[in-house]
Amino acid sequence: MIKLKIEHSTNKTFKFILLFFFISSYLSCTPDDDEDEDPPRDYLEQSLEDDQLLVQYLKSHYYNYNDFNLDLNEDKEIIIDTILTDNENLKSLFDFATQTTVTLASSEGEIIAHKLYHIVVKEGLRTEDKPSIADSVYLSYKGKLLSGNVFDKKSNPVWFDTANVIRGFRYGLQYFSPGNFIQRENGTIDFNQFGRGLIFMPSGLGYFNSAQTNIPTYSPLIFEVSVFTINRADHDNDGILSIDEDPNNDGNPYNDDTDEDGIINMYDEDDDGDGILTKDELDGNDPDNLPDDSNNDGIPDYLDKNT
Ligand SMILES: [Ca+2]
Ligand SMILES: [Ca+2]
Ligand SMILES: [Ca+2]
Ligand SMILES: [Ca+2]
Repeated sequence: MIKLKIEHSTNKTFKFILLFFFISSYLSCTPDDDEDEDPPRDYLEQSLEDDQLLVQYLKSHYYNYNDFNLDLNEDKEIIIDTILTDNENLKSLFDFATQTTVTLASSEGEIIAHKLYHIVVKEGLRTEDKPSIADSVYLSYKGKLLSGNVFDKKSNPVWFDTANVIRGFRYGLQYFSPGNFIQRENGTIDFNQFGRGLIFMPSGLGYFNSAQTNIPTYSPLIFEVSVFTINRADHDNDGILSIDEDPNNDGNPYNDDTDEDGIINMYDEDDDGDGILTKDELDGNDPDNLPDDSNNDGIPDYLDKNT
């Protein structure tokens, strides 16, 4: 049903946001939700197969890195091309790429370490303000398959909530720094010295077995991104940034549900389920910008059922 709505939507922006949102939750879909006739492939096997394809691609392609040596080339297009035998002294994408690991649990509970690659083509100015995996990012992008086919493109920047995008995008964007911006008198905003680069992801961090318009099933994806600016997100408006709603301190706010009511803390207005809203017990007793801990047990009141 959701798919039909997406395909028949005429508003492209809306369509893409919906696609991202739909896909971001596919890993937890039950088999009944699966619209494909074939059962999904094995996550681990597919992850290894995709990584081989990605490494092969990265080693056999290069980008126009010499065009980005100077600061002047703000708007220069990033061009990826094949390394041919007569230009094999070129550095490959692989030479520039940084590999990171994103660990995900499949719907069967199997833990898969997916390899994600990124290249910072231009470092943005605000290196302290890189987006977290739970922030809003103002960006432009182009999405491509390994064949080079472009499946989507936004030349004008749009806002994305990294909580609602495919994993490869969510985890890949955190390496790109936003730039400076100047608001002109007429209200337009000029951005400069913003971060630009490339993200390469296996299908397990993309759409996996769910075919999309212009994206076949099990497609590794390439995204070319420009990160203009970001907003730190507090999804439940409780006074704690979403990325900090991480009491188990593993850097991932998507696996913390203190009161075990099925709503993770970053979306839960009452994290400890004691009937008092987090915002009302966070720092109300002695406002000092530190969470209150009235029984001094090391657990702040908003996470402590007993206070
Ligand atoms: Ca919050
Ligand atoms: Ca966590
Ligand atoms: Ca909860
Ligand atoms: Ca509470």
